[in-house]
Amino acid sequence: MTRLDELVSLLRNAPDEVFIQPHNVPDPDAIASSLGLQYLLKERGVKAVIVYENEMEKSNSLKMLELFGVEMRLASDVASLGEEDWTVLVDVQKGNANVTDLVTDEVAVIDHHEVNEGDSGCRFTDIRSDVGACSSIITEYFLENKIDIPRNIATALLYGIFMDTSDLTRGVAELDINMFYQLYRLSDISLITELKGNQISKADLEDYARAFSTIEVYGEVGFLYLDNCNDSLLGAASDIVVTIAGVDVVVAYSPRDAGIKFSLRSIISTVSAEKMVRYILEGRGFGGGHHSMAGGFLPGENLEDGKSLHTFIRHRTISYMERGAAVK
Ligand SMILES: [Mn+2]
Repeated sequence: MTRLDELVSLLRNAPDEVFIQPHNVPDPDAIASSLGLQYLLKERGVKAVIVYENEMEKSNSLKMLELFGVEMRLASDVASLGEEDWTVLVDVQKGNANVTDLVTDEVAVIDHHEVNEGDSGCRFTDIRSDVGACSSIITEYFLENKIDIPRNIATALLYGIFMDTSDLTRGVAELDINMFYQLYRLSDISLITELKGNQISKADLEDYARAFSTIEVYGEVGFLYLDNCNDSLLGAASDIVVTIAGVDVVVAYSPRDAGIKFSLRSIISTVSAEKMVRYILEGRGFGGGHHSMAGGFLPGENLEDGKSLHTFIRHRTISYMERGAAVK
């Protein structure tokens, strides 16, 4: 019995509708994984609707919907969403900061992020934290079950792997390489080129330009503050800052209505972005991710009045770096 068999036999008992929910503000890996899973379930006779929360922000995500014919609906637009419905979470786990807990029952999860502590209560779990892209896991479902991958889905999954592994240079596992190889033969590379040409909008570029003028570098750490930007831009900006010569670790942060959003990167083995974000936010907020990339959130009510946020973040970061050096 394959993992897909198990998932399908579970979902066949759904009392009402079945939904697939990726993390909020879905990125290419989340979109491709949702699309692939929806097709796999359909092949096995289970109809599933993809729902998500928060508007898509980046132009390449929007372009994917158009190029690959992805039908995703904002949860708020799905009137039939109810307690009797079952949801499969994709590219995210229950309880993460970046996923809205809908009224549906989350019965299954397929993800590649660090395992969330605490019982998710899911009846089907496939979480592989060492894998670089959720798209690789979904591709394996196709191969394991000898289901042909349609060209548009293969191309979307390939793009998901490209994006989440930063062109196979970040957090890559053997599965990512093997699935990449399988998908490459089936994909339409001209569409990947088209997506690469739609990665940012002009408005994004203006935000970047303003943000990049604030970069501060202390030793090997780059700090970036974006006063007005969307979530995906924060991560994309961190990816650019870490390419600066001499910068190996990036701490980027940006205010939101409810607090401060963080995006961290590390390209050195001695510093884990995930451990670092947990250290910075210890006792005040929450964070998680991988060795090379992590995110976090500091709720506004936990900010100390009168104390500079910028000083706090620099202080905690440098203290972590020094502590790490002492441990080494
Ligand atoms: Mn992902």
